[in-house]
Amino acid sequence: MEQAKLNAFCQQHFDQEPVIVKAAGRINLIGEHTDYNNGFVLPAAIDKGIYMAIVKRNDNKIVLHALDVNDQYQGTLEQLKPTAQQWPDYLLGVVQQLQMGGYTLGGFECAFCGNVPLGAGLSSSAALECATAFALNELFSLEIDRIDMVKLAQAAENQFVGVRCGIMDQFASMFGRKQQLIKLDCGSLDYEYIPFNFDDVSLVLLDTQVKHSLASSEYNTRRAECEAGVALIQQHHSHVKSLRDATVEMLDEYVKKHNATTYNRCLYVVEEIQRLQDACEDLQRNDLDAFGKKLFITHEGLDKLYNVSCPELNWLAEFAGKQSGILGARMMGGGFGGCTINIVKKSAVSAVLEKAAAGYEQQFKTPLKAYVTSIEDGCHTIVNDLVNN
Ligand code: GAF
Repeated sequence: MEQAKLNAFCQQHFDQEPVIVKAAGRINLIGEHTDYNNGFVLPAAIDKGIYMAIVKRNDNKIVLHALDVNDQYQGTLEQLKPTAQQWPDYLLGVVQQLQMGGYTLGGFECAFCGNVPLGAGLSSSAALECATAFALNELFSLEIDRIDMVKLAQAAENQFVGVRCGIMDQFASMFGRKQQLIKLDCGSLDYEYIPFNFDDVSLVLLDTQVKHSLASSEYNTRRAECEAGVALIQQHHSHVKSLRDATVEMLDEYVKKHNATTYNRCLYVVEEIQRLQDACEDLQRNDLDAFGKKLFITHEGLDKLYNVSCPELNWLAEFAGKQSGILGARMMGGGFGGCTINIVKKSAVSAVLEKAAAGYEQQFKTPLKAYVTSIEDGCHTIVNDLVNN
């Protein structure tokens, strides 16, 4: 549907063949709030994404069309400032980073639409940044490699949009591969693909459709709390540069007596980094039961120690824990709303969807959305698909 919508717009508005790209949203199986602590994450790109078409202009103008909200932005390459509309910032931030990196761009016009639900914790913003970087790279033959596009997409979000996010979302959108999880070391940026192609399970996202207003301020507070814990340990162990280098013993010795909240935050992160390693071993043994149980433990930590859950997410995680056919479930992403990720036996999917929707609506008087998702390729051009459409 998105491709057809974009195609129709291009035929009506562009007098030249556009470059067309798709950038995926992401899920994360385990390793939450570990990326900005130089830990590991285990994300994947999904079927939902942003579709973007882009053409060159003969002047220095930037013209952007957000088809889903029927809105437009016009500016120039020289005047890049955050906007009142906000959505253009994800694109303009990338343009700014490219220019700061010394890349020469000309004026351009682009249109985009997508099916990544907004605010659902599936990283629609990272997908939009990555689509922009990827599309401009193709259009102007900039020859930037993927890792540099990831870094500048993240920098755009940090510096232009003003969210201090880690690198996971942009990395997954750019490096995703069909039926593969990405085990990413966020310290060194080394990564490996781990197959996730179990025939008898589905990945089900249950979307609370809530986004509590605390989300971005609390995100930045969590980062600061982790940094405070590291500073306390560093007074005794100068080699500890991030929670990645810390142990539970260090936290017990230097952080616990100082501040209970800081201790809880750091304890969650240190345990989660280890949990991810153990979970990857479960996958190597094809032991999805053991893997799934760790997702429940992660949820518990995110709720009780890291305090980034909310009643809606807790209800869904608790529901999942009691439901036969769900091997593992937890809140996913930054928190305070968005989705839970559930590993569900294929035979149980329709019963789970039905019961979750009924129970959730009864409890919160608001509908639950559900997506059965699949693991797909990250950023790629889709010109040929459109020609055939
Ligand atoms: C958000 C951020 F953008 C990521 O970098 C990551 O920190 C995640 O929250 C929590 O794991 O999606």
